[in-house]
Amino acid sequence: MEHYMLRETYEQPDALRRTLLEEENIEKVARILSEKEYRFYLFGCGSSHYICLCGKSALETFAEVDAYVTPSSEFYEYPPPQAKSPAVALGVSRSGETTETVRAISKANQLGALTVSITNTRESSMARNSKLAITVNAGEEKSVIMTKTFTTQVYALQLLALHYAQNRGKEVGKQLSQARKIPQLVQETLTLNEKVRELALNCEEQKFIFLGGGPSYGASLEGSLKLKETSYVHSEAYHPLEFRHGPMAVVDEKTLVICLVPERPSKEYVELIKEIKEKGAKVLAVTSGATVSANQTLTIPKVDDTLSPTIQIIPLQVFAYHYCVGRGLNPDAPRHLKKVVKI
Ligand code: F1P
Repeated sequence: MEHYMLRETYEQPDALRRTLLEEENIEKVARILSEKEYRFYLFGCGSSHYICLCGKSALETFAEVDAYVTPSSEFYEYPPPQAKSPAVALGVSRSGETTETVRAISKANQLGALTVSITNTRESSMARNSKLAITVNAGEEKSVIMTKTFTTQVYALQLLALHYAQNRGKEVGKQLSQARKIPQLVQETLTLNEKVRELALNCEEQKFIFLGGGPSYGASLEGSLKLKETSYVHSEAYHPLEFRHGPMAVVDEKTLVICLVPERPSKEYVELIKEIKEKGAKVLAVTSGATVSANQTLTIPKVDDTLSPTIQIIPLQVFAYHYCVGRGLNPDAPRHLKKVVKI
């Protein structure tokens, strides 16, 4: 395969299997976190911030704990006063070296929080300065644009949330066994490649909107970021019904709206999709089974909603890749972006 981005997109099933090999350590970390009543603060930058949003959803849904997400810079510039009380501060970073996330971990240590790092690098400033560390073992990611470190870090957080929930007496056996099937489901999702490629190469729209709520909000932001980073087009992401509160004004015939739709969407979301289409935009739905009036639908494997971001993000990564290459751009040399952003 020509580009690292595509090669690493295809490596995701194996990378996720390697993350699953880290389950014993993840379980150990979950056991330590279960020793007290903590509230959770999660932070990261860019894609890693969106990973935290997916993790928040897993912690809240599976374990019913309070979990808050901020970009790393917000955490250290405006530290939440509550982070002083029994709190877990969990930083996510592929490299473990991103300045803002390293600073946020230091700030959390000063506040007395129990610090945890999730990275793809065993030796890093973040891991060294955290009390607990999880490495996702995705293998080196050469591409500046994150693909396999997005899915594996989301996956690690989902496994952490499930083990933590189990330690707190929640019944999550069914979800845990579904989670162990994620690598296989991601492999199946990659078979959409040809269909997505065709959509991307024939795409004439110039404005891009991604919609996703709850567990899919982080994935919709990440899908939008992939398109910006690779193809330099304007793109935004919203919670579905928020789209009615102003942003809908941008919709016209030049707009593509990519909707992440849960298996049982609310009737308001279904209605919104219909309206967006009536206003002239093209709608692409990504769903495991919902029936909505989209122009095109990409059917992904069924999985528990909270676990779905690891699956939903696959066609969005592939779309960004082909859209970029179709425009004669090189996804491995994105402009204005470095693999490790240091300030
Ligand atoms: C995250 C990040 C990504 C961005 C690009 C460069 O760094 O800034 O969000 O998309 O891939 O890296 P990290 O803290 O996860 O290493």
